[in-house]
Parts: sequence; structure tokens; C-alpha cells
Amino acid sequence: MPLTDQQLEQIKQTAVRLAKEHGFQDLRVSDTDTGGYFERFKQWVDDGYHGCMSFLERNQELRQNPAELHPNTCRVLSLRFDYLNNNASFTTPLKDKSLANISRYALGRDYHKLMRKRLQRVIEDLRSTLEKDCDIDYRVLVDSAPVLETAFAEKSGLGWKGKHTLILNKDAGSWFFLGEIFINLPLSIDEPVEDLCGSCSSCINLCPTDAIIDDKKIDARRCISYLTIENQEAIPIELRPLMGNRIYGCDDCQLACPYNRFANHTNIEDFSARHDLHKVSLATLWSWDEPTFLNNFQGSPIRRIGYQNWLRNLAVAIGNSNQHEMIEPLKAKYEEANEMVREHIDWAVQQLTNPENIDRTATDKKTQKLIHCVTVMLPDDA
Ligand code: B12
Ligand code: SF4
Ligand code: SF4
Repeated sequence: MPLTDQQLEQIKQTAVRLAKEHGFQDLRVSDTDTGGYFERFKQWVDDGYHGCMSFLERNQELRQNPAELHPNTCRVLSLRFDYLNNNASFTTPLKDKSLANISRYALGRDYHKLMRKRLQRVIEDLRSTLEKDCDIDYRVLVDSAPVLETAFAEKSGLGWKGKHTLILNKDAGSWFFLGEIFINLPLSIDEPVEDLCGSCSSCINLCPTDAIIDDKKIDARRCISYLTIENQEAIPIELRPLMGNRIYGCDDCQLACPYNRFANHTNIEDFSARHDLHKVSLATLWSWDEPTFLNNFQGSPIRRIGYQNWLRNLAVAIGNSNQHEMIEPLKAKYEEANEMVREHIDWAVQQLTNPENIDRTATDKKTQKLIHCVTVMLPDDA
């Protein structure tokens, strides 16, 4: 027998309650229609903005239609999972170029496994509350399958898509991950919320590499998150001076966003900074050999980029750090480095030897503006 509207509403309320019990801040529901979003996504990929992220080129039919990815899916549950830890120290690595600037989401343990386990618990607990003959079919997803996650989050009203393309919420900012449960139950659909970016363009103006090329449109090939995490090749020379000390991901468009003054901290221990990554020096990280890198980053998302790309990112940051004393340590890694990394080491040595060759005024000005912005907005966390 099909479920009544009342039964479906009750199931939805139970799902919301269970999501909160398992550490999610919100759960909202959308249908599976990707119309509009998919076309824009496809155009974006066709225009080449995705760079080398070939996983975005594959499985287009599955991305367009969730029921292709998991049969019988008629609703997408979007869940919010806050990750901002207590060691925010937002401005510390912006003020001191000798420190590593690592994006907040990567300071602790990798979120994928952690979130998947919790999503699984939500749906299993939900299942156990249902009548035996209720035929529930589902799949949990976190950033792991061809899914337009931000599109469903926006449709469901979890937040709106900011000009920086991330989902943000007027009461919670944007420091959260998204997870989904595809499900076969025709739960009632939630309404989208109003886009409250208005005339603000703070994220666009303060992006260090001008990667946000239009409202809600990124050229990933210029984004520091792409350059330091996804990119397998040399970092374009013209972008290196703009990257400063950002060695893994980038938070600047979120730091610039006024709605993040409303963000909450998480008390999930796994997201706390390990190895003092929120205030560690570039020199310390550069001194790690490969076994130390692999050992210290057990369970961290950073491990996935591999030691050579890690060295590549560090070399660029050291080249931008104005630390003349790092020239010898840079050279000392030559033997351990592959050809691509050696070229970055050469570049860094050149920067430190002749710092006057590159005009950093515009970049430094942007960083100063961002520091000001954060200090005014988030005095407690600055
Ligand atoms: C590929 C990817 C990246 C790439 C490309 C980023 C991007 N913006 O596309 C790179 C490596 C650069 C990246 C970086 C980051 N990412 Co990322 N990334 C993804 C991933 C895997 C796919 C996103 C995607 O499909 N991009 C393709 C483009 C086309 O999508 P889009 O920009 O959203 O464009 C759509 C809209 O803008 C819309 N659109 C365009 N124009 C217009 C105009 C109008 C009027 C409207 C209405 C809509 C609209 O149409 C497009 C198609 O949907 C998702 C997970 C997932 N499966 O969705 C995580 C995800 C988006 N990333 C996430 C995070 C946390 C980050 C970083 C903050 C990490 C960091 N600190 O370094 C940065 C932020 C950079 C940024 N400003 O986006 C989170 C975001 C959570 C949130 N609050 O929204 C996600 C959802 C992962 C997750 N499960 O939590 N990421
Ligand atoms: S993550 Fe950094 S580089 Fe990428 S769009 Fe945001 S501010 Fe720009
Ligand atoms: S900084 Fe301004 S424009 Fe950018 S996402 Fe936040 S509110 Fe929107």
C-alpha cells in the first residue's frame, strides 16, 4: 500500500530528528530534477574551466539524473555538516608568511569516511522506525559520485549558492560540507531560500588569484584549491606569486564573506588541527621526509596529493615567504624531488635571491584587506 501524506510527513520529521542526533545541523529535501543546473555545469566543463579534473567529464547521464545513479530515486535529502574547528586562528597565517596556510577543512581528519558513516546511521535508524512492509531504497553519498551536490542543496533551501559558488546559509555561513541520501520515498519537497548576496562582491574582490570570473562562476584552473590539490602538473608561473603561503586548499572567499560571522564551531574532535597545522612553519613542513609526510598525514585528506605535489606547493610558498635563510634547505631537497618539483625549487630560490624581481604590492594589499575584513567581522576568531 502506498504511504499516506501524513505517514510521509512523519518519516520526514523523523529523518530530520535523526540527522541532528547524528551530528548534522540540517536535513532538507528536493526532487531529482537537475534542469538548468546540469546545462550550466555541462557548458562549464565544455568551456574547459575544470582543467584536469577529468572525473567531471565522465558519467554525465548519471550526473543529470539521480535515478540513473541509483534506481527508483525520487528525492534527494541534503544534509549540512559543520566543520569549523576551534583552532580557527583565521588571520595568523595571513599575517605571517613564514607559516603554512592550510584550509580549515583539511586541518584534521578526512571528512568523507566520517560523514558517510553518520549518513549510514541516519538512514539505518530511519529504516528501523518504519513499518516492515515499507519498501525503502536508498544510497548515501559524500562528494564520491557524479552528483551536483550544491544544486540539490540550493534547491532544498539548505542555503543559496553564493557568488563564490559555495552554498551559504544566512544563519550559519558556509563552513560546512554537504552529504546526500538518495531515496525512493516521495517526501514533501522543501522550498529554496532567497539569494542574499545582494550587491556584495567581497569574495570576488578578495580572491587572491581572481578565480571567480563572474557571479557563481569559477575558473578552477586559477583557484588555489585546484592548483594545490587537484592539479598534477607544474603550477603556472604567473599564478605562483599570487598564492602566497597557501599550500593546501584556500579559504579566502569564505573568510571574506560577511555571512560567516554567523558560523558555528564544531565540537567534533576529528576536525581539530593535528600537528599544529593551523600555525606550523613552512620550514618545519619542508623538513619532513616522505615517510614522515605519510605517517603524519595518516587519515588526513592531505595525504592523497602525494609527497611530490606537497613539496611543489611548499616550494612555491617558501618562494613567496621572503625567508632568505630557506635557500639552503630548498637546495638540500633537490635529490628527493622529481623534475617538476626541482623546477619549483629553482623558482623559489630565484625569488628569495632576487625578491625585487616580483612586485607583490597588489597581492599584499589584498591580504591586508582580508585581514581587516576578518578582524572586523570575527574579532574572537581572528
Ligand atoms: C570540483 C569541485 C571543486 C573544484 C571546483 C570548484 C567549483 N566551484 O566548481 C575545486 C577544486 C576548485 C574546489 C574547491 C573547493 N571546494 Co569543492 N567541490 C567540487 C565538487 C567535487 C564538484 C563541484 C562541481 O560540480 N563544480 C562544477 C561547477 C560547474 O559547478 P558550480 O560552480 O557549482 O556551477 C554551478 C552553479 O554555479 C550554477 N550556476 C552557474 N551560473 C549560475 C547562474 C545562476 C543565475 C544560477 C541560479 C546558477 C548558476 O550552475 C553550475 C552547475 O550546477 C563538489 C562536490 C560535488 N560533487 O558537488 C565539491 C564542493 C563544492 N567543494 C566544497 C568545498 C568545501 C571546497 C573548498 C572550500 C575547499 C577548500 N577550502 O579549498 C574550495 C572552494 C572553492 C570555491 N570557491 O568553489 C564543498 C562545498 C560545501 C558548501 N558549503 O557549498 C563541496 C560541495 C564538497 C562537499 N561534499 O561538501 N572544489
Ligand atoms: S578558494 Fe581561494 S582561490 Fe579559490 S575561488 Fe576561493 S578565494 Fe579564490
Ligand atoms: S562574500 Fe558576498 S558575494 Fe560572496 S558569497 Fe558572501 S555574501 Fe555572497
